[in-house]
Amino acid sequence: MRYRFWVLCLVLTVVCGGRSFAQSSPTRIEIHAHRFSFTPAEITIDKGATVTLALTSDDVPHSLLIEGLHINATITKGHVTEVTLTPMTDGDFKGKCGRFCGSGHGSMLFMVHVVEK
Ligand SMILES: [Cu+2]
Repeated sequence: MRYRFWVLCLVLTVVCGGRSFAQSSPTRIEIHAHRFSFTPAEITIDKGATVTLALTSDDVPHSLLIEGLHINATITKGHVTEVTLTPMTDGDFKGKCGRFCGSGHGSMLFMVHVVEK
């Protein structure tokens, strides 16, 4: 009888442990860079949440530079650059393309809103 109790505890630990692991996998947000904008150009994430940005270019090389979140990622066509972050400070964080990509390069802006849950 006592043996069955411990087997049940072990099974529950494995099942519940696996479930909590699945729930903690980061949210993935796909972001496309192209002359001369990001799509989407604005995202909102919860403070303390772990998020993976999946970055790709539709044309020439770009980058995503967000100094306030310590992000500086090169973005190229045919390749997905993943950046995982867990912002612990709420606020608005301005980003931009950090790699000259043509006449509209200066208008390639990005915004991350980090909000309290
Ligand atoms: Cu650019």
